[in-house]
Amino acid sequence: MSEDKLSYYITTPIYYVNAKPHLGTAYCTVMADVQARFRRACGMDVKFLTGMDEHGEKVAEAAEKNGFDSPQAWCDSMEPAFADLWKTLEISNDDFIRTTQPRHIAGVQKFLKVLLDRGYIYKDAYDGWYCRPDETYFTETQVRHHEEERVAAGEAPADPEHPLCPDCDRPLERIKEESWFFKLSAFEQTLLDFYEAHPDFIQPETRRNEVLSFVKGGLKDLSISRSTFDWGVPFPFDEKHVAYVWVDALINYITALGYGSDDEAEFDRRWPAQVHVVGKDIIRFHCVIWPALLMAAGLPLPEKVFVHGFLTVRNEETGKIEKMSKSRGNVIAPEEVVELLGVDAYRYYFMSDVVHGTDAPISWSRMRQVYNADLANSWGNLVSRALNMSAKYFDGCAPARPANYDDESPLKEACAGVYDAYAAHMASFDYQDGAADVHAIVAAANLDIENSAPWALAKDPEKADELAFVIWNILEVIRIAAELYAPFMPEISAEVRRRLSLPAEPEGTLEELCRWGGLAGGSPVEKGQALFPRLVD
Ligand code: ME8
Repeated sequence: MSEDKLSYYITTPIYYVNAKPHLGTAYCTVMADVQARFRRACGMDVKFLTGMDEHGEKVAEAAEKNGFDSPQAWCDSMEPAFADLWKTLEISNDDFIRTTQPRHIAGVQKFLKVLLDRGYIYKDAYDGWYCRPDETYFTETQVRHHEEERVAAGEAPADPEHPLCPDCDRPLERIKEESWFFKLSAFEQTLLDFYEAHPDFIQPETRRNEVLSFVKGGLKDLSISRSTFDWGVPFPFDEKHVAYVWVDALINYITALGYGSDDEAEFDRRWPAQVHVVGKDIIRFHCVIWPALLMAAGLPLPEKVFVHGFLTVRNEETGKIEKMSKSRGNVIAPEEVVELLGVDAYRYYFMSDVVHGTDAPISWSRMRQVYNADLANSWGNLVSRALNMSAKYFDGCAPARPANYDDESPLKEACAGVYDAYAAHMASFDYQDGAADVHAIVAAANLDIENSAPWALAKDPEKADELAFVIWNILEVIRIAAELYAPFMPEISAEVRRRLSLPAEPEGTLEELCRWGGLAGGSPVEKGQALFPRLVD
């Protein structure tokens, strides 16, 4: 931690413990990891948070169903599934919050007290619709509207006792109980004013429009407590009630910074967060309810919510494209993809080939195609050819930086401006174009090998300087590309640095490292094994 560095606080959703993480959960976590690594490389003081959402009726039920003595024991048994996968996938989170930790419970209780003191919560009777799988409440109007739409689309009317959930189409239940309510309705105009004043708050733009029309449709007060089960954070002023799981979960973003503890220094320094990365399924919670809760508590709002789409798969029986989800039972285990591609190529595929704002179909054939084209044939091939030639022509070493290294050359030109373009793309989560920026310099270096034919220069002793200039230029591109690819493929970049005898930890900011001329050369290079052995069908 350094006081003079700019703080960058980035979060993922905290995932439900009831099922192991799958490609979808990993997709979001890797996306946040790439951003965290990019920001660290830019010299920022990053805090990257992920964690587990452990409360709620469903968790208590799952514990019992799975024969655990307590919901806590069930949650503890699930923790390694997350921790191990994040380790495998090279997730560089700085903290891992669990909503059953005392630090979190203390913070939620403080938050609820603040809401009470500021007059934004009240007790009343709740009578309405509840989606148990989604743990979401719906108003009569929302439910009626959804039913009308379904029937108009030719679907059979639902059982009136159990109309279908507007989000997931599973049967709803009627719930009648005493509950604490949050005055969400009081924030309708304040939220609209906020979105207006902060046009970048919700990204991408399509998601922002979705939120605007939802809020303009009117906000109802929200039930925020349950009294029919006890697996949750007790209300400090009404112990019969536990916090509604979403209100409990959202507060993790501040409890992880010490909100509600004896020392709130980190909270004061890092809040508001720079970005919450979430999937489109939880957009209302993050873009409507969470901002309103923060406003009610008198706290500043996060700078941005970046909303990504779903990874989808085709249902073999119906032929329909569906969201990959635990409850639909159509998930692919990340380990299967890692087995095919390796970790870094796994990360590269999902981050560079999927447009992050929209839904994306997953296909094994596309994974192979991207791997072979971008990694085996392009990046891997460049590294292997260049290191091989360097070792062969320069006695196992890289040529020393030539005196005329700064002369105009096709590769120097290809690298001019690459950092600026890449940084702008990466900062806006446009990883596809960020990766394409790097791919372009790699392709230029591969082309340059063909054009300058070092093997021919090597035959002519009078062309020794020219050969050194050509090989140094190519190695310089490799050095820069390794730094730019590092947020996507940290292990491979570390390996490339090692093979070039560069320091294991890059010295300087990414911008500095991308300046032409950084490679001193003269040190041993190691050809090594193929970084990305070609995949055959
Ligand atoms: O909603 N494609 O947890 P969750 C892409 N505990 N991303 C997907 C996905 C898919 N098919 N399926 C899931 C919860 N995700 C709450 C969050 S936060 C205060 C509380 C990702 O385990 C996506 O990011 O259901 C989605 O928003 C998240 O997993 C939901 O995870």
